[in-house]
Amino acid sequence: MKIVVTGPYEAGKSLMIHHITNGACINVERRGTTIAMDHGLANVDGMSVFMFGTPGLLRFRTMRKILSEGADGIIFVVDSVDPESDARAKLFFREIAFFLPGVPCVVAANKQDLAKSRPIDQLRKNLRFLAGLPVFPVSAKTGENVDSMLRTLLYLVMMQWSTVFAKFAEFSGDKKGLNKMMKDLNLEREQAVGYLRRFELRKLLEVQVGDEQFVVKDAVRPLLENPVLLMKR
Ligand SMILES: Nc1nc2c(ncn2[C@@H]2O[C@H](COP(=O)(O)OP(=O)(O)O)[C@@H](O)[C@H]2O)c(=O)[nH]1
Ligand SMILES: [Mg+2]
Repeated sequence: MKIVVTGPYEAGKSLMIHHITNGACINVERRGTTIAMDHGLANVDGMSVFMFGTPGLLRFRTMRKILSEGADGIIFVVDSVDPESDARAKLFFREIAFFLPGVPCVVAANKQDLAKSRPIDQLRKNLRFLAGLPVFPVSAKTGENVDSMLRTLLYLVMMQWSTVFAKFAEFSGDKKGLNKMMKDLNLEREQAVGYLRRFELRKLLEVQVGDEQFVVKDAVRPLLENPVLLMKR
């Protein structure tokens, strides 16, 4: 999966990616501020999760656009402590909603380890755009709630793709896998191959023999069939 982590400057995006990837990440920064991106790889129940953190300064919009392309899910990080960041949070939220319309999103109400942090009710009052989104009180510093937030997001992503993923699981290893998928989902060849490519890139499966056949990674097969397993750990 490709997950983009966005939100205003200093909200804790880089630290969040550091935590999620267990430190297996890079941060392209200058004097402590991300200027290009964070990138890291996490493993959730055998599923590869490619994390991309965006630079939080307004002028790096083009970089955020490039990093967001094709993301499967969004972690939107807000600073629970600093009300001064709220206006910027609103701008960034508009931006990501424009770049990635319809892509599942969870909100990380970060820095909840600090005494001055605003509770979720308060944040919802201050940040009206949060209406309708799942908001998790988290700390990128202690890691509190970060795992359940990530799992919830992955679950939402897998639900969004559930008709396609069910066919991935069903026809994995089948010599006519591509054809059967096209028929069952009523897809043009180009579109079906597009799905295979997309999720091959995300390491969910491997495409073989010209494109006709694909094989799902053993560890992720049960998750494709039954995404709720992600929530049961
Ligand atoms: N106490 C606390 N500090 C945090 C937390 N997350 C980030 N920080 C601090 O906030 C500052 C900005 O974090 P950073 O990850 O660089 O933010 P980014 O600009 O969104 O990438 C750093 O000094 C972090 O150590 C948190 O959950 N709790
Ligand atoms: Mg950063």
